[in-house]
Amino acid sequence: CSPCRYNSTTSTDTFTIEGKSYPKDSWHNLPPNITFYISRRLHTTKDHPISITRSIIESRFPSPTYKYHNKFFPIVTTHQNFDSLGFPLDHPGRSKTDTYYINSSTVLRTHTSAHQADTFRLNASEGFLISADVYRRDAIDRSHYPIFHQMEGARMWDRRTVPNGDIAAAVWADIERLPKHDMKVEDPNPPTHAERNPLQKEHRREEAEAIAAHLKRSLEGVVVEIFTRAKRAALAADPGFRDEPLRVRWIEAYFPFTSPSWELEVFWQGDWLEVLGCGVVKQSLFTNAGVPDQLGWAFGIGLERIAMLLFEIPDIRLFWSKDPRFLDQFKGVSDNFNNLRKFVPVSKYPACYKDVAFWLKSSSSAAGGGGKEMEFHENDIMEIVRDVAGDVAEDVRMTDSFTHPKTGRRSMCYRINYRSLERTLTNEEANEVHERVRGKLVEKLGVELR
Ligand code: FA5
Ligand code: MG
Repeated sequence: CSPCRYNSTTSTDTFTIEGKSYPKDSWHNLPPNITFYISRRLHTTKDHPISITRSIIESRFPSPTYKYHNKFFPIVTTHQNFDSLGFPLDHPGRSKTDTYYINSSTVLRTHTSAHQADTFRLNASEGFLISADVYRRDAIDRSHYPIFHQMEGARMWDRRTVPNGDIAAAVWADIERLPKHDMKVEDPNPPTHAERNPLQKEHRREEAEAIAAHLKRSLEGVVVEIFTRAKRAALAADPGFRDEPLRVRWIEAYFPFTSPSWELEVFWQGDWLEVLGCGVVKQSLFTNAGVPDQLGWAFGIGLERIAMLLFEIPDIRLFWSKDPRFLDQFKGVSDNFNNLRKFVPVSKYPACYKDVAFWLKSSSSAAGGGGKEMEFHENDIMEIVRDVAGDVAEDVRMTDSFTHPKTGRRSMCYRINYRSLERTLTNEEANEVHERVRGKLVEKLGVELR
């Protein structure tokens, strides 16, 4: 793979992409297969389902109240991604097993919240939407991919400019102007909880409750919009289509930069699917951004999750496909949402699974005793599989793990499901890929195959 194919170059001491160069250090952990995707920008590609989903959600948050930002660069500082949001230094999200580092102070953003503080500081509108690609070292299955897309939304009110300084009244007046809906939403918890979901000391209860109500009504509107469009698309394909009643619920959540916080879940294909996280913005963010008189809410929504509901796209890998049998199904939808049709799966090719079992390296030999087990993180396995097999890896799951009673060594077994989205994979090909995965596990992690 030549460097220009990735539109990036990597020498031993610098990483360069789209004309920007960054010094590398011992934190650098970006594999080339990720770099390859950085410049795709699916969320602004006309007629791509991620871009269509973005536009449909934007239609619920009209300009000029909301300003749209779709071009923020994916490489940010650890300050933007973590510190500015109040992530503690020992937060697991900061670890190299979860995050792609360019160097110790520069990362591929793990969420669109990385741009919250800077956009608050701009103070250019009452609200904003930021859509972008985000990157996480993560599991391999049909709803997880190391790159996905989020949309960040926020809405602010200014204590100095609302009539009589009455934020609650101003927010309720704005709620009256939001479109109404008759979807039933399960919301069993009170808006705040003293320990788990506290009111901020800077907020009066009626202010936080009004902001929460505006936030929830706005986001419920997104779900209604998506499901109304999905139903219309299904009916166009099959006039006899009968949908199941939609089930949606709010649950308490925790984020370092909002309080109270919630997640919205939708019941889909027999399970609750989390589609977004949100909450009342911590006042410290506004203060640090130089706009201490603002109050408001923020949310972060997963665009792939919404697109999968909207088009019934069964596998997250499909979004990266360049196969016209996939892409042509969305032609003309960007210009007219009424052209939206349910996705018709390109015939599914057979899957082929292979197991790999190994002993974890015990560091006792190296350390001269103690029998301490090597540091093991599942995401390292995921990355090796992605590196070797690419999109042919559909799913990777641990199927067994035990510790030998005498030696204290740990054995693990993983099952890897190989399936191409584009053709039938022969058993020989799967074997060949699997052999290379096994080899890399030994080479990179020092495991002993069983
Ligand atoms: C966040 O990323 C927060 N920044 C969201 C937020 C913003 C909270 C503003 C409060 C205020 P979380 O990690 O839960 O939270 O991700 C948000 C959404 O992104 C999830 O609900 C899901 O829809 C989507 N998402 C998360 N991980 C993945 C993944 N690996 N693949 C696809 N979608 C994902
Ligand atoms: Mg979450």
